[in-house]
Amino acid sequence: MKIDVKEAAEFLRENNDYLILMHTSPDGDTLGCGTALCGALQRLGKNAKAVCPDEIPHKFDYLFEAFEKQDFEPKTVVCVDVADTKLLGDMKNVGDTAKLCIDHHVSNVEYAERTLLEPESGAACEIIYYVIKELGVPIDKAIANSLYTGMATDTGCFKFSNTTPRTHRIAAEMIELGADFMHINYTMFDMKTQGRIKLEHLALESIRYYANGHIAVIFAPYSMISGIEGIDSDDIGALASMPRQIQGVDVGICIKEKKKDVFKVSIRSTERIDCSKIAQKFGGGGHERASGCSFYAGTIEDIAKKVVEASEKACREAGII
Ligand SMILES: [Mn+2]
Repeated sequence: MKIDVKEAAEFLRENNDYLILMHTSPDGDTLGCGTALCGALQRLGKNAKAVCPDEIPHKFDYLFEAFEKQDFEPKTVVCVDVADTKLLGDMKNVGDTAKLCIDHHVSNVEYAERTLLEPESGAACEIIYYVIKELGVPIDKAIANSLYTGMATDTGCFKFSNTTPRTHRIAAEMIELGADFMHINYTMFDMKTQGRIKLEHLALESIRYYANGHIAVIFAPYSMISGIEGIDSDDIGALASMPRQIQGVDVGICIKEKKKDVFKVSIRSTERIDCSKIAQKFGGGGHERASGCSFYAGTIEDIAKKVVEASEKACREAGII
């Protein structure tokens, strides 16, 4: 059942003992949503905890100041920024019992009893902002940090096409409420570990071009990732945006093998290509400009060949080649 912000707030006011689930390979948006909503519910006098099935990179530590650790038996599962319970890893079964999902992915499969879906929101944190407003909880500095982080990260620091005047207005309000925007943007966009620099160096060396330079692929096989000390999932995730940064590239593909024989493919595109359609061919999904899919067998070369072929087809259909 699809619901609106008012109905979501009503549901949250009527229930208690919340387990808020955030997706695997956590990003600033899912973590921002989870921590902000958890904090807001606690300020309403509810029990709430926010949990991610994966380890959370340390650079996100500050988000967890938005709520307190509580000990209770969770009753009500809420998923935030989670389009499909497949994205919950080991906690998929828990996600399948979700009473509420708050999300902005067009690809949301509506697995929860109630879904608050706003695909026009640049970040799910924008929707959480309206829910918190509707709940009447004052937004303090910690919640402002969480919401700002989600909006900044999902819009690539307010640069992607999903950025709207509304994103800026809400972000501006978060700055008024004390969000540490300089610290957040430095940590999320500029700061790199030595391991990250090494990884980027090796990944860039692997780059290959197709379709007259309209498609670029970078490879991060297990042998590369496992050979670099001190990198985390976030460093690896950041590779996804690199091929699309190259002038003339309409489809940027990054193939990562974090665990042996588990291949994650990230696809980024210009406005000329809907890359969620490319990912869907391989059982994945996402947004028009940013999507992904996974493979659990085959070689990195075979996978590249398949995804490149699908991307070439998309480029041909778009009249690019
Ligand atoms: Mn998101």
